[in-house]
Amino acid sequence: MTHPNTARRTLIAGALALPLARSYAQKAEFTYKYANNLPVTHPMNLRAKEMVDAIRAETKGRVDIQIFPNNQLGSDTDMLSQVRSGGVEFFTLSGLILSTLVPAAAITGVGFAFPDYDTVWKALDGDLGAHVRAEIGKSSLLAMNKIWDNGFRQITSSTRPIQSADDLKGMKLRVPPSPLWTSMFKALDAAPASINFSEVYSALQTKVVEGQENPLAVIATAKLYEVQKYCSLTNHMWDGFWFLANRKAWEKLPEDLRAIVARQIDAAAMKERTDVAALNAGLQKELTDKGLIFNTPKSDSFRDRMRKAGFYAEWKGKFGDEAWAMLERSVGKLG
Ligand code: X2X
Repeated sequence: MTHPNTARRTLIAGALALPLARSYAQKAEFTYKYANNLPVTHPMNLRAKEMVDAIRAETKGRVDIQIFPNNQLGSDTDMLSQVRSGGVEFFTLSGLILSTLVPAAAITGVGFAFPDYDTVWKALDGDLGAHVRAEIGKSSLLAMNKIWDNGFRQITSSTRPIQSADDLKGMKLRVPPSPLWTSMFKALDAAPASINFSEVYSALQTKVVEGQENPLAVIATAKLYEVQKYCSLTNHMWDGFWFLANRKAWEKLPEDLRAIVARQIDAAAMKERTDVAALNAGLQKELTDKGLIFNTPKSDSFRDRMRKAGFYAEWKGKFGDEAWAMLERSVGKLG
């Protein structure tokens, strides 16, 4: 089943995108597609809309990027295939999901690693981000300089609030398709199910799963509060979206156009980071008004359980000592 609003949202997005695209279609030398999984009202899509307008203007219509939001072109798994093959030229994806192709990219999602945004941006705009981008660069994709924000993730459910790790025991919880996500919630004794974001609303609505975890900006814009009752502010992981390009399509752009596009994409990322942080900070009240019941658990019981289950040791082994040391230089000793 699809979310009843999806078709309507898709229509609205298409109708908004068409007139602009048409007015430049005659003279655009490069008509590229940018696909993503988020609703049109999320800051990622609001800033992307501004960004493609700015790119059209600055390239005098030579580069026309059309946005396909909200899983219009399929799930993350589908869109990842499309950007690899060149079916779409641009795609934003969580590093953790990208890790099915580039294993090193999951390192930014280690549970309870980042304490706050300052630490996130220092690491991601520094060594750790450069390390992940270099690994992505060894594939058929490349990543822009600035990662876009998804945010710190919180757990929602229709059945019970999560006060401590004990409450996760046996909980049927949707996680995005990614080995690290599954491993982390198995270590916490939950029953994680890998489901693409395109299916999350209906999976919650039909109670295929009890809960899911996402930043408040996603819970709000995707209206997950309509099908969830509790929201536990666990901040258990930070997540971001790499702005990916198909390498062949990127290299087809002459250097002067590439410079404009790269600069505009990174500039939009910086604005989107500010928007998402502000939104996440203010949404608790709005979501409470919509009926979500909030609680704020301490992180100790979760960290203890993960440590005892060998989560940190296992992933240190997978990422390797060097990458792990780089992460610990940013966030402090883990595990
Ligand atoms: O799939 C999710 O939960 C989302 C929207 O947060 C991501 O893209 C990772």
